Amino acid sequence: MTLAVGVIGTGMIGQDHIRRLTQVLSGARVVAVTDIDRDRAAAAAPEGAKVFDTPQALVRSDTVEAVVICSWGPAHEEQLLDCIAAGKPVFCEKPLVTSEAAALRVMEAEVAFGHRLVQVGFMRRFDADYRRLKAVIDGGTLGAPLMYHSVHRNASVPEGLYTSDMPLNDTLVHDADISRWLLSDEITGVEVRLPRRSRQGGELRDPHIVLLHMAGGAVVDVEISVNIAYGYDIRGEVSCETGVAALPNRPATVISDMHGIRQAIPADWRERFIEAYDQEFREWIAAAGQGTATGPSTWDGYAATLVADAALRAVSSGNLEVVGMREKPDLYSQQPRLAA
Ligand code: NAD
Ligand code: ISE
Repeated sequence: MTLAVGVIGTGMIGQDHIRRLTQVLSGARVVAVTDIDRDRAAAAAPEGAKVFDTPQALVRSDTVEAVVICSWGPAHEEQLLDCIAAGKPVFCEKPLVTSEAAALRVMEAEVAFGHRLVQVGFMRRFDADYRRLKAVIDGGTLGAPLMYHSVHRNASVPEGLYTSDMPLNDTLVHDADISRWLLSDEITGVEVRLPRRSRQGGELRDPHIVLLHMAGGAVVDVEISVNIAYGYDIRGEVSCETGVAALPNRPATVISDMHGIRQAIPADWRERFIEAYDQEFREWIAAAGQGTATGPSTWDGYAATLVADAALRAVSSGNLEVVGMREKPDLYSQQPRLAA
């Protein structure tokens, strides 16, 4: 039995996920697509897939067993609520939503439904390098983690579509999530500093330095640069009591020739995280096929949204802004039981 998937949003990552669901992975087939740009949806539809006029019609269709949401962040809430109302497992690209109130509405709906349906697209948790880094920290041989330095650089972002709130509510959410996951801790406060503006991004506010204060006392600094031109560069270094564990930009082929020694740099997230996206979808297909979800949850999406909200407040106030999380519903402390 293959899982019949409907895809909402057929832009850059929607098309990439359709490719992996139809050409790379087994266990799923894309039977439906939709996009506010109907022509784009039609062009992206694999053979035999139906093009729906609205996300709601796609979610409600009997032909669709599970949904992948790849529309813009502000559209996610309504589409997630439709999926939960229909009782259908849903993979939602990050950010879960773009406000605390929206995150709470989604969480309340899922808790009322009674078991997990939502997996959020925090693909770094599925990346082999990040998994090795976490294993070293969890192993405890370096002592307690004290600081984490996170570097998040994009070569460029789509002009006009990517606005000045997005370094914090679209890009930083990855670093917020990976910090919580790597350090097994919650973020309690956020500060933001604005360095000299890069001329690469025109009027866009870029870059940012963000400080995340963890409940256990560790501090995370994050560089967000979204127009750095030379490529996609993701790094992390955890300073512990007796050692340091580092994740360099993805090691690639090293070329030695008459010009010297050089290494290719990934062009963008598609190239850097290609195996991580494949693995996150392998795990999603397995859980969605059993009517549920594993991996990053609505709770994790909520946590990252609170950090983004606090970071946006910190830009205006210049102060340390507090992140106040609700009590965690039991649903998000249990691991869904999946058949092998
Ligand atoms: P994009 O602009 O290329 O594509 C988004 C598509 O969604 C567009 O075709 C747009 O017409 C459609 N859309 C928007 N609102 C819609 C709605 N209400 N109903 C139906 N269709 C709608 O953007 P993208 O880069 O593909 O990003 C899409 C989502 O994926 C964003 O949330 C983004 O943050 C996330 N993303 C995640 C990663 C990752 O590394 N995990 C990478 C890129 C993008
Ligand atoms: C994009 O939406 C992603 O999620 C990428 O992983 C991230 O690096 C980029 O900044 C976002 O715009």
